[in-house]
Amino acid sequence: MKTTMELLKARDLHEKEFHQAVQEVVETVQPVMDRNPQYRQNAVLERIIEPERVIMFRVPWMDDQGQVHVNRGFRIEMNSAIGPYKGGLRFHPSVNLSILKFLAFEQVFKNALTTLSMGGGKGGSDFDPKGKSDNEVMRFCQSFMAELFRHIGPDTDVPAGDIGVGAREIGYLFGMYKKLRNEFTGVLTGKSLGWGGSLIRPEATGYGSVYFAAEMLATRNENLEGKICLVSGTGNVAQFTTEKILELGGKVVTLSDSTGYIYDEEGIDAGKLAFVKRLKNIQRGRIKEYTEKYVKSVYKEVEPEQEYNPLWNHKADCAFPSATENEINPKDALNLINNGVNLVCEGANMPSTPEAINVFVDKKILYAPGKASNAGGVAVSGLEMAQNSMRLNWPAEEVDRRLKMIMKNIHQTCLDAAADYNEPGNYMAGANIAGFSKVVNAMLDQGLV
Ligand code: NDP
Ligand code: 2IT
Repeated sequence: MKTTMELLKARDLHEKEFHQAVQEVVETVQPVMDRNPQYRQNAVLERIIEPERVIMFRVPWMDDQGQVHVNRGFRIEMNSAIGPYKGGLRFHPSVNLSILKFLAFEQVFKNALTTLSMGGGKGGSDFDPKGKSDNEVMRFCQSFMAELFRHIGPDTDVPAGDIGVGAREIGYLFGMYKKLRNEFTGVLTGKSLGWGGSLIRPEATGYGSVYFAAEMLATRNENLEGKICLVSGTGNVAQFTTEKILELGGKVVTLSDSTGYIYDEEGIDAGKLAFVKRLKNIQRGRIKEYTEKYVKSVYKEVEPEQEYNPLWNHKADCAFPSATENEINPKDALNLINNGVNLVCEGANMPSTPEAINVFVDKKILYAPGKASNAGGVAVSGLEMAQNSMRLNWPAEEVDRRLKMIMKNIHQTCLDAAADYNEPGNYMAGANIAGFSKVVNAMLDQGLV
């Protein structure tokens, strides 16, 4: 009989990122399958790797010169066993079915770990917001929503941001949804504060990731005070990861974007971070400009096909990959360890390749998989939905307190599940096992649907 992976690869031949995400889960949940014979009888693995629904659509839009362009839009409604589909939208030229299916698949387990009632989904487009005017972005978002609106809703499917989709895009998407449906509901999260957003949602993924790292360090009686940290990315997750590391006494020496990275041996302090936020969020500039202002720092370009990424080859204690998938290969993993890093906390989704993860697990460093450590973003999205339903807003302290509690809880859940299956300290195994168990049990309760 063909294995689950053989069947998947035969059916979705070219979806290599999706294969990668599924393979990790299929391997780590084998002991769970063995302990629960009813799971095989009910084909839970085969069911959980098949999206409940895949929506693909044309997105035509007009640029400022009157030229028409066509992009492709997607929404993967992966699993609704424990709540409405929930997950971000990514606008990036690399977006395709494989990438969105991997992200939707990871989202199912991540959302389960938050303990909130959210199923898993993901969507987006191969549209590139870089270099586009606000009006072009608005017209694109409106065209995208002119199709997506019929598939989503506050109790059905609730999108949010991801790479290339921030407050500006969520605003344009929401405006079009509201016009088409003639209703004001919490159909998107990551909304601006003045019209339904939650305090701490912009900060949540980065803050949550650092809270998770602090929990991991505490198991070894350590904390972030004085720790040198490598952070990749300069977007939403990287910015607020840096902010929280600074608050907890750590020192961040790197940041990157898709063309290269900066290394600042003196550390990126609060003033420098404020510059980066302005540069990326308002001027939409490149991180290279950092070195023009802070002349003691250095900038290096990074080619996608380079043997290793020099960002991960600096003396440090902790690493927070917060840009994109597969940004740490096994050579990078070894470089990290040889440079003294003993904690890797993933802010991005699937930033480490399977071979890199093997290095971390073999060397027994503190390694947090994104589906656990970056769950703070979607968790506060869940809190935004709760606040929208109640038609009131919690103060920042209340949301932050809940976020901290959720991250602490996810950390413990991972450790408990890993220990239960004889993998003590293996957060990757723990996250997969705990997320999987919760979702498949709900699926079984609800019958064959
Ligand atoms: P942003 O769009 O705000 O920032 C993305 C950052 O990553 C930018 O610095 C971007 O550089 C860089 N980047 C994007 N693509 C690539 C690439 N192919 N190679 C190298 N660098 C790249 O996105 P977010 O910060 O929101 O997302 C970052 C990661 O975190 C993603 O993996 C996302 O899925 C994950 N995530 C996000 C959550 C959220 O709430 N936003 C929640 C959980 C996970 P440039 O400026 O050049 O494009
Ligand atoms: O990957 C993720 O968890 C996100 N991009 C956030 C999803 C959400 O619904 O807030």
